[in-house]
Amino acid sequence: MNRVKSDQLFAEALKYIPGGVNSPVRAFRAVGGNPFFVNRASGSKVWDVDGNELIDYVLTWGPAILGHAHPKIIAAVKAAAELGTSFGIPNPHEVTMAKLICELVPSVQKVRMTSSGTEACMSAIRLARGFTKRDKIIKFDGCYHGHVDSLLVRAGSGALTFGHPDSAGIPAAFTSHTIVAPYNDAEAVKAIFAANKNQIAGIIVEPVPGNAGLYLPKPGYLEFLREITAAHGALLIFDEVMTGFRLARGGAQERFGIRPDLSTFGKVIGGGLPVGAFGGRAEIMDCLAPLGPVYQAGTLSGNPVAMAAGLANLQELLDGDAYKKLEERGAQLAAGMRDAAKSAGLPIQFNQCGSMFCGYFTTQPVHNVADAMHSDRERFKQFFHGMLDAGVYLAPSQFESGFLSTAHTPADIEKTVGAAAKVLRTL
Ligand code: KE4
Repeated sequence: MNRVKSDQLFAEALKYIPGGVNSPVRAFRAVGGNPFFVNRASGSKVWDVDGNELIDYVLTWGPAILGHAHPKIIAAVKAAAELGTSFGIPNPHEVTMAKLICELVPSVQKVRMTSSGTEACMSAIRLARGFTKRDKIIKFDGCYHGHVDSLLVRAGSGALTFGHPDSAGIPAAFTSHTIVAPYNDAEAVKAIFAANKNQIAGIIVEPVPGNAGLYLPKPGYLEFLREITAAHGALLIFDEVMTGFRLARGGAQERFGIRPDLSTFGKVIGGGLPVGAFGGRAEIMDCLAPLGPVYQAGTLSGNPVAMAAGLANLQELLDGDAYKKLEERGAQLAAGMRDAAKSAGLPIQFNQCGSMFCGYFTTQPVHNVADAMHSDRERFKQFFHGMLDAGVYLAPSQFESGFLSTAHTPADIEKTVGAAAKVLRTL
């Protein structure tokens, strides 16, 4: 596939932007080769600067749940922008958005907007600590909650691992209150609470982890997290930046019937513009400035143009049969990819939950990041590039989730599965 212009742009980008990208995962370091550059997207497709058309299963990492450049989002952004791009003064869209989130997510009685998922998670952690007056936070290996210092921590082997920073530039003290446990392991969490009585401010968890590929909570696991946090006066924080308004109208918490104390959101609620949010029980949220002692702020939080884009995204999702379509497309893709793997005689664990999915090149089921690490990443790299050359853009890392939109047609999926069957036979 001709990517001359992309390569030229990448060479130029490398002079001025670290790694040539504004977010590391875009750099193709996990799959090799140069990233391509895109200047147009519509529906389920993106076009790179060399004119190659690709079926897009990354969808800007989740926001484009209606597909790219949805007419209603474009119209909403244009209309809002013509009235001013930012006020730094309360605007009506913020009230509409807050009200809609509270209506869709019963566990959220009050919500605060931010400009990214990282900000939302960072703020939720600070709020949990301020509300409980406790310092320690439990997170799970393989779960990603943005690049906030205290959460950039990977579990060592086993539970009860006190966090050691996973990035340079983070003093050990910043992660000393972060305890990392394996996901889907109830005993590990029980042991942490037993060893840290009355010290745990909360658990932050991706209810369906999508940052080590995709794996699902084992039956009863989320219920267990809900019970043990309530029993110990700790808060349960669902990081729904990826799953929110995607896995159901009310997110993973609706799909799995769990009521967390706090939730974080992003991606879908911005419709492609920079938006994050965190919300939950009013008694907790009212600890936030200007009402309470927990400070949190943002120049562009609740920005009118971003709110208009997010509201258009949500409204369109709610108006039609979007969630039925997303479930159908996810099931169609999973069935097709499993058949393709079978016909190629390759061991693939294809995990799927609604419109999120990930195929791992391993013989064993994948229930957490330790299982995911058994995947044959060399084979994934070859598969990724084979699919790219066939006109299908999958997430450029084994440890990322794929996404479907309502704009993906059955024909898109048939083409994808057909390409996979061919590429898998070459591996
Ligand atoms: P942002 O700060 O990137 O808006 O959100 C951070 C975040 C928080 N929580 C979850 C569950 C997330 O998935 C994310 C961000 N997701 C990644 C994709 N794995 C964003 C892509 C990127 O980092 O470029």
